[in-house]
Amino acid sequence: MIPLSPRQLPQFPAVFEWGAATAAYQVEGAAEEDGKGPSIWDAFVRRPGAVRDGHTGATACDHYHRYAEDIALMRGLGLDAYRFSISWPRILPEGTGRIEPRGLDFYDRLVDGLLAAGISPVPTLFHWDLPQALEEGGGWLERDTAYRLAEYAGVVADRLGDRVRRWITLNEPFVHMAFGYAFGVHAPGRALLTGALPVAHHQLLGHGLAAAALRERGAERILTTNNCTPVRLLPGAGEADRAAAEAYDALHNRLFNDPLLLGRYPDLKAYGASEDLDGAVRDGDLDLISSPPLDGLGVNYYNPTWITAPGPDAGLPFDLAEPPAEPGYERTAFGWPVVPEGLTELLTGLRSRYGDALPPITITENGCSYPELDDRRRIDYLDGHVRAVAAAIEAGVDVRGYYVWSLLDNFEWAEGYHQRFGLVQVDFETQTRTPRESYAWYRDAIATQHHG
Ligand code: IFM
Repeated sequence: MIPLSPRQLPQFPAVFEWGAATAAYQVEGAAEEDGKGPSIWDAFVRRPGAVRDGHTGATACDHYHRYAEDIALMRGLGLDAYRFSISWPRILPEGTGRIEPRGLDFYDRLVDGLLAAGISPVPTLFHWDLPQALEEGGGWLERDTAYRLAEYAGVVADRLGDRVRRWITLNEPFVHMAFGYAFGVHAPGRALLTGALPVAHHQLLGHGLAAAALRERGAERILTTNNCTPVRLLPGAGEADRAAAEAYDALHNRLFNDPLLLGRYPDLKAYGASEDLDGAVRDGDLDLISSPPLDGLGVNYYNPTWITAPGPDAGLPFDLAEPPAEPGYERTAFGWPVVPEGLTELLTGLRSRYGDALPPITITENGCSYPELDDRRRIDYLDGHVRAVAAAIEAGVDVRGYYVWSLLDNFEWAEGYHQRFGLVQVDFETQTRTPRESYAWYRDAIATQHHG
């Protein structure tokens, strides 16, 4: 299907922000430069078989050196805001204590470059690249890591807080816990299944402590970004499937949103977890996590998840299912089903679940993997999802922005460079950047929104 021109997109409120997102390990490269310490991803990519074809983020998009060219690409799009992440081990090579000024200098240059281009910097503190030294002390299984996140937050806010007003503390803590600690397919590569649950609480506690450190330094808006998915059943689902879907929803959607927005954990008995997550939750923690309330919730959406009752050897109270054959869904190159209306369902569902406890939402990631330059399929995807956001706003959900994942093709974790999410294609041999058709589409869409 050829999409409608951006001119025919619904008009969004004037304050609505148009952005694009990346993350440090996925784009920066310069893995051992200017005193940067190793992260868990620098270590994980060396494990045989951990990443497809042994790809690593050692060079990635070389954004560390080419950030000025990348800011020019953002300016060409007319972006209001750029969401990037800060590499913790660039700032604190051992995760705590000694500060590396050259790391801070890089983000200083990036922030100044963005502001000079009229683009708001929106940094995320933790997008999965924990300093390896902290992993050696237990990583997010240890409560102390939460305090280290707050220490690091204070260091970057001392340096950037005069120009950065808005911060995101964590990126997709559910995915980090599940892929990194429960299933071992991401760094740090631990396969603890439900033994990973303390990682949820320690990340949330880290959010609360880091948010306090940022506020002390004058931060105006603090968000956390959660990956959320509408949970769906297959046709003919029965009672056991519904119980499985509820258990999955508790894990994927509520484990992080409920403590942040309601100050309590959802019922996790299906996972054999006690109310205090096996001793991880201490008095006062949930207050720290939930108050003062978030100024905004970042939501990353890619697709719904279909769930069935677990098979006999599942080890968890659900099984993931393939989407139903009917009505049939387009698939991205990653194989993910394309379901734009799932985003409207998700946003209106969050509003129904949390009511007035739901702060304004920003879609901090949405996008798809397609390799071609003439990427009409990505245009279709983006067009459909932007309309889905408009439908949610129309239905009364307060959504303040939409960020495409991603500005550039980049290191897609365990998939290496095989998945191409960029509005801009990157040739990883030459580092040549070539804007795709979707880049022009997004540029025109933004221009239409800004200038009517
Ligand atoms: O590339 C990732 C990103 O780091 C976190 N959200 C999902 C993206 C696509 O898989």
